Amino acid sequence: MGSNTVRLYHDHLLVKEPGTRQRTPWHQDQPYYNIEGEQNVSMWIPVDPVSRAATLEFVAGSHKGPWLMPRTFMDNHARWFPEGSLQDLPDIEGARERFPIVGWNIEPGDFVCFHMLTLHAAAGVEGPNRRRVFSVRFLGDDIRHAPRSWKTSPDFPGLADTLPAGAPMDDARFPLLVG
Ligand SMILES: O=C(O)CCC(=O)C(=O)O
Repeated sequence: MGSNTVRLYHDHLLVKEPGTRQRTPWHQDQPYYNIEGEQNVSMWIPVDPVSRAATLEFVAGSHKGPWLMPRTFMDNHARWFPEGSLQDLPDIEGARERFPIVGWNIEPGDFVCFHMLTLHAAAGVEGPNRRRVFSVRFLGDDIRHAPRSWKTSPDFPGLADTLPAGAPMDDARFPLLVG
C-alpha cells in the first residue's frame, strides 16, 4: 500500500461448493464500499488448492481506474451508484483476448493481494472439492470515510452517525494494526 498505517477493514469467507457453476462476475470492490482513497489492499487466501480454471483472475493495471458501475452479481441490477452515474464494465469475458488477464493456480500457503479497484472475477468449481477462501481487506493512510445514501456492501450500520464524510476510518470497527 505504500502506507505507514494499516487498519483492518473487513473480512469474509468465500465458499464455493463442488460443482458450483455460477461465476463470480468481473467487478471492482471499492465502488461497493464506503471509502475513498488509493492506499488499500485485499488479500485472497485459499485454504484449499485452487486450479487455474477456478482461481481469481485480474485485469492487470485496472487498479488505475476509472471507477466502474457496481451491479448485483445475480441480476446485474444497479443497487448502489445510480444507473448512468458510472461507466459500465466492458464485456471482459466476451472478449478475453483484448484484456491483460492474469491468474495463478494456488496451493494452501499461497495468496494473492490486489487493489480494491482491480477488476477481478472467478469461474465456478469443478471436481469433488470445495474452494474455501479467507478474504481480508486492509486500509492505509489516505483512506477516508465516504458515507453513501445507499446501503453499502458490506454495510456498517450507524457509522455515518459518528464518523463524518472525509474522516479517517478511526472507529473501533476498523482497528489500527500498524501505526
Ligand atoms: O472468490 C471469489 O470467487 C470472488 C472473490 C472476490 O470477488 C473478492 O474477494 O473480492
